Amino acid sequence: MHTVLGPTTKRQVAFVGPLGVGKTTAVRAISDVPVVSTEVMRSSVAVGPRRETDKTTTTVGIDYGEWVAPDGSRVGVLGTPGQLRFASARASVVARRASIVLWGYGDRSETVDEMAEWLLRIGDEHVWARTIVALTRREGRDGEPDIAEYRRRLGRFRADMPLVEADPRERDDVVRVVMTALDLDEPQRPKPAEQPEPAEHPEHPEHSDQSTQETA
Ligand SMILES: Nc1nc2c(ncn2[C@@H]2O[C@H](COP(=O)(O)OP(=O)(O)OP(=O)(O)O)[C@@H](O)[C@H]2O)c(=O)[nH]1
Ligand SMILES: [Mg+2]
Repeated sequence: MHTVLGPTTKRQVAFVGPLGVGKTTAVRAISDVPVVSTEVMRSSVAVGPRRETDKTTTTVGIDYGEWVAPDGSRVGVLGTPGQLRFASARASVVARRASIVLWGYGDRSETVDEMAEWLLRIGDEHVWARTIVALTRREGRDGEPDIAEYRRRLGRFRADMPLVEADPRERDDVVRVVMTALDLDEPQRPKPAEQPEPAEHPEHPEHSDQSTQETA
């Protein structure tokens, strides 16, 4: 029998992105516990044209799963609705300190614009600092869009925003995505050496150790 002491999940990763891209699929692929889902039949909520998938359900609240990381810690994995009208469910997740995975359709060039729209929708640079972009459906694409095109566009939001290719149906892929997203959560993440320091921040406080002290 397992006894759980203290908070069960200290860290959380939230999946956001367009309708049908694979957020619920990814939560189910990685979760080590039965996923609590908020899916309904699509016919019971008008969702407009289907996008390249014949799935019949859509998320209207939050999907909740848990993943046990290699160090034994439990990570909460949250799937949000892709439909824009359920913005409040998404906002409640983004407002937490969760790391965010923005999933996108990797097989069409509109996604480059769509990812930019989603980044604006979910917040500002504080949110983008804990966001990575994951592209699905790279296996069947027709040669474009080039990954470099995404990189160029995302670079306007944050120079080193991680961009990965992943199939939400594959647990190993989702684990890699979640670990990449959790890496962003480190309070003292070192800056890549090649990133020039922006000129408008000429000085750092002497005590550059900015470790969080909230548990003092
Ligand atoms: N071939 C292929 N299918 C994929 C890939 N990623 C996702 N899918 C399929 O796309 C569908 C995604 O469905 P969901 O996981 O319910 O999508 P969602 O993002 O939760 O959608 P909403 O809750 O409606 O916003 C599933 O049928 C997946 O099997 C991929 O990389 N390749
Ligand atoms: Mg869903």
